[in-house]
Amino acid sequence: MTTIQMVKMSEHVGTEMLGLDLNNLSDGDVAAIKAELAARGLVVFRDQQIDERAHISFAKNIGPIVVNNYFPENGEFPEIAEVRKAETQMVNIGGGWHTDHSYDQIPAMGSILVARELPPVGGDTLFSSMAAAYESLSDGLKATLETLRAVHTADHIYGPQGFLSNSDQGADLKGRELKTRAVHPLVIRHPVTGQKLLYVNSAFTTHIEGWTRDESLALLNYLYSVGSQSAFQCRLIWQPGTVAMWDNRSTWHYALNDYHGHRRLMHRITIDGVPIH
Ligand SMILES: O=C(O)CCC(=O)C(=O)O
Ligand SMILES: [Fe+2]
Repeated sequence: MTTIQMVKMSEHVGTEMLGLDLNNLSDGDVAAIKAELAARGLVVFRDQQIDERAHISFAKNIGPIVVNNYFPENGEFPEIAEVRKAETQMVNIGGGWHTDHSYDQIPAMGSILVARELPPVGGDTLFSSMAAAYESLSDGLKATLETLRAVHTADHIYGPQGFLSNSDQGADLKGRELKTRAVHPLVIRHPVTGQKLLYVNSAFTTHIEGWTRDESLALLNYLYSVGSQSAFQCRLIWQPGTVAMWDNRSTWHYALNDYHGHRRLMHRITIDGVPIH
């Protein structure tokens, strides 16, 4: 097994795992990567020379691949979705705090993102720990949250009236006709670590089951303000050769949109999840 140097990216989330070659992993390396991902929510690899085929085979080592219904596909490799912003576009994908696929009955475990084209500066991605956010709450609020479930959908984003489909990203997106709806507990347990996690997000959670939208927003906006505190975050500064993998159950992420006039292209493979509760 390779000697891996582990560098924490912040107190609560993210580890850079240095010394690995993703083209050449032992079973022990794969086990170490999975364990660190479960523990820290985000693992980052630097200086990788990973082509599309290697990206796909690394992903298959982690779990079954699931193709995002909305993002444009890479022409040659349908397993790979493209997260892209052209010099001429103003809106980016993922430009607000969210977790991917919470609108699915069984949300994706996570994604593996490979930096293909980066702006000269900017385009960082922020991550936030939903374990730390949950832990910071009072026992009283924790107990209340445990009794609640929330409704998640992507229709207001990708549907015909949706924010992204009507933005300058719209022409690239697919899946406009799809309908999504899932109900998940506000607090879930991580399927591997058993840790309790806050599971709502400002992109896809519409309301708390049985509550009006206004009532829901009073509580949800408070939870979003907690989840987006800088104390629970880390910041990923991408470089050529950077690969990142995150866990959608235990983290939120936010792709910063501060590089207008420059291209950014990421290749994304999403890994299937397991039922959450
Ligand atoms: O471009 C990024 O850094 C992340 C975009 C995003 O939200 C995603 O791929 O799920
Ligand atoms: Fe995302």
